[in-house]
Amino acid sequence: MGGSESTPQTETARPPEFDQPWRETPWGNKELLEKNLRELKLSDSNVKYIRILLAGEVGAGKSSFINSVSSAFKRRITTDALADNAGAAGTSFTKTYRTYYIRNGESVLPFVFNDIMGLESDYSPKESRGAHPEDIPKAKESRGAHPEDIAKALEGLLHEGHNFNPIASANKNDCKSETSPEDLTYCLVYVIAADKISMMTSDVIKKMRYIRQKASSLEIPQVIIMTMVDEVCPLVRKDLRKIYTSKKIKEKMQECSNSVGVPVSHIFPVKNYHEEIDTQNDVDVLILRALTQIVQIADDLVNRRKRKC
Ligand SMILES: Nc1nc2c(ncn2[C@@H]2O[C@H](COP(=O)(O)OP(=O)(O)OP(=O)(O)O)[C@@H](O)[C@H]2O)c(=O)[nH]1
Ligand SMILES: [Mg+2]
Repeated sequence: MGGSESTPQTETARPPEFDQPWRETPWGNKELLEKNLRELKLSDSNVKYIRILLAGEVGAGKSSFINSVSSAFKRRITTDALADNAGAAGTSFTKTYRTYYIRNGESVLPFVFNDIMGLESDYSPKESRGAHPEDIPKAKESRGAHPEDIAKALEGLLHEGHNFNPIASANKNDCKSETSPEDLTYCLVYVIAADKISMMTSDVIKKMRYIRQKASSLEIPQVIIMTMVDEVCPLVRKDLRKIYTSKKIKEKMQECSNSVGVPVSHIFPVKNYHEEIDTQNDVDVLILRALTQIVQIADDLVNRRKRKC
């Protein structure tokens, strides 16, 4: 045996980068991205703002994404949506249904975010990690946001400040009897941590697929924000501009797409602010670019609903 065929492929043989980025990113155009979002006009003037609902596993970076958007607009780090090193505790830090507005001077921008309790496996990680689903002992208790509550949030039925109860979904008396166009969700965003996607339990994937079916039946568009890109790719940790040349990032995006069923064209990798004390151009550009896509996709639904009326 000899020659190069028997040699394990090295980093040199398989470079971790594509020659060219496979998606264009306006790194030098942050001001324009921001201006377009600040001046955004929705397709239906009767809709004051579009509601963007964030769902995903505990500790995936949902609250941090809202904070990162807010920081990009305020040009300083803000922590309105409290974030926590939730992974360590294993249970969701966010426990109530809350709306976050982004201020534009005296007014607010025409999009709002809802932060909800994280999805969790009904089995302890120890019980489910690496095990075949049929070998996992029967659930002892429900954990994380109840998928039915997320379905209700999609329809705009949850009251502000609703406390999530993993065991029981909000009953009829706890829900709104009438909804306004602003209560409805116009885009469902799954927040998925790039470094955890391979470890997502079948139980959480099942919950996500249930929510996805509900959103599809309501014609609500869905996208994925893939966080923690700095945790999976050293190239990207060093230089965020390598995000679309990194093979690792593309591989993780494909993995997200396969697990949840959202096409890669609707997946946006970002790095959230998590340890910085000042905002940075490249972090802002990725966040604002992802937000632009979300808002455009959501506005298409505003337009479709308007034409139906
Ligand atoms: N390195 C890195 N850390 C991140 C990123 N996004 C979030 N974090 C950190 O991950 C931890 C969890 O983030 P949160 O925003 O609280 O996550 P969450 O999805 O809101 O979690 P729950 O509310 O508990 O469901 C925090 O310590 C964040 O600082 C990221 O893009 N990169
Ligand atoms: Mg949170």
